[in-house]
Amino acid sequence: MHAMSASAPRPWWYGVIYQVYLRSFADSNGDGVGDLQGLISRLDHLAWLGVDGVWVSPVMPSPNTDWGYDVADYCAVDPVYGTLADVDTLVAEAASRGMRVLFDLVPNHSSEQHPWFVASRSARDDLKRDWYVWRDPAPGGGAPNNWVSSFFGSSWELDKRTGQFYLHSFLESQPDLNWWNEEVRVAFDEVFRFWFDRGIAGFRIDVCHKMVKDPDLRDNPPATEGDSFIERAWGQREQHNANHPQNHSVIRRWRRLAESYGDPRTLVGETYVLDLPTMASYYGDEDELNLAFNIPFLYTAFTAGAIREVVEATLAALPRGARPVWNGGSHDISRFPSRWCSGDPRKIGAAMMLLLTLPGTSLLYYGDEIGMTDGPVSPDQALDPLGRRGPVRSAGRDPARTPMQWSAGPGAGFTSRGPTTWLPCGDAVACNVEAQRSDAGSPLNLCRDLIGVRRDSPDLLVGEMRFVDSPAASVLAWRRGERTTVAINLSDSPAALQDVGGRVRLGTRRERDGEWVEGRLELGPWEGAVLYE
Ligand code: TEU
Repeated sequence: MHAMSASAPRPWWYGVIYQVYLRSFADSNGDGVGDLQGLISRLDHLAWLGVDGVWVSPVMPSPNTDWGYDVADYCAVDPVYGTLADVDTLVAEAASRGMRVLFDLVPNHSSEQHPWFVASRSARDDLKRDWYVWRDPAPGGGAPNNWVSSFFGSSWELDKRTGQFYLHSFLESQPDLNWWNEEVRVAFDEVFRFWFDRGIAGFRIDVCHKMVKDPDLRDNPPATEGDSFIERAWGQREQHNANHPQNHSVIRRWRRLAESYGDPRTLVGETYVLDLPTMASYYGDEDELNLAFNIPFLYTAFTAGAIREVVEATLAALPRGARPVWNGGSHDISRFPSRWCSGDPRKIGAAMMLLLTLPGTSLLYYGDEIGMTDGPVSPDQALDPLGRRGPVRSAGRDPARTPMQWSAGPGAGFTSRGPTTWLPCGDAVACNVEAQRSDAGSPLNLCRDLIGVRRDSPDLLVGEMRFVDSPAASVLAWRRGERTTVAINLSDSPAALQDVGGRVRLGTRRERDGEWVEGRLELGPWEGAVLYE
């Protein structure tokens, strides 16, 4: 991690980005589904929290076989969420509160209902045939190669009418676009411009490491011991269907486009790779992504040793000047207050402190600020295709997608409709924004104060990071910049950090704020502190 001078102007995306899963954030019209007007009505909460940017999950028209990640029109808004005019209002209202809006773009695949695919599958000689990946059956009539879908089974679906298979890295209702085709690249340039011209500050780009496939469609080799746990689950290494060098050319092209705007737009990539050097390669030579998701961090165990290892490996892998990304959750994985913390408020505070004081951009998922845990979705209620189609029926990713808990009332303050929401609400009596606002010791106030401290501290924003060895193995401690130390005790027993001094700027136990420490910092179980010398 390289220091940036404290006074240098910093891009807005060095701050905190907050992911809004739109269907579940705020419902303005009582249909049980979140929408743009709902989000607009809650911008004051996000401004109060102190976030710099809001990433909104896909708003484009979608038949929702994968909840918006199957896009039927890249330049429109699904009526269930609102209108283009609502987007303009969102951008303006966010800007008036000092916040940017990022949208979610899904270029690897469209919906089978997108007019491009409808044309493409209509005939072998259709002008759009080559916009998707079509191949003849293998000798014997089977799939053209052995690639498996991330959502179970073969990546190939036979189109009986035209007698060829098309590729789908996810559901068969999500055909992969052919990124070798220049017309596809041009079409996406136009999509970017359409939204950039409306004031969208950038994109979170879905599976941006997968778009360009091996042109010869070679079989993937079997997974072996050294491969990631996902590849071992799939039974094959993603050698020919991911991370093709041409992905970098596509991203470089987008970066040039993003920077052609006076107010350069930001590219955040969902680099869903478990190998950190591969992830790091997507920053390019400051000419690809501005920010790349750190999936290995997301999967780390919540122990001092494991966290130190992944953070050090991340910093070592990144090219000079690249800004790391830290997040504890998303709409694809169990929420960190459940996954890392089993709902324990002490652990939730410790995790929040970690996420907001590591060197880089922090990404919060809606509900993180109140320590919201996974919602009560049973396997038979699941709407996520991953839950419905797996070998064993499960709730899939839905527990991480339940409505935001704004208040204790019916419908959790998410909707005026009462308890009928598209997914069931969690325990909003035990955990909600309204109650936590007036509780000085709440996760919400800790989260807001951490964001505030971070914003006002050049050390925390851009200072170099160096781990401090601690005799207590459970204490994870590090220096940031000139005068800041962060120490977190990740264990059920008290522990101490030696040779440290300064004032507690912020403690996860708020009664310690302002305490003077000399030589030895005692920490209770799962307690953390930010110290200024
Ligand atoms: O996720 C990509 C991705 O790799 C995940 O689907 C991953 O394989 C899965 O979560 C493992 O459990 C993106 C989106 O974030 C996700 O919501 C979509 O379903 C997917 O792309 C397809 O568009």
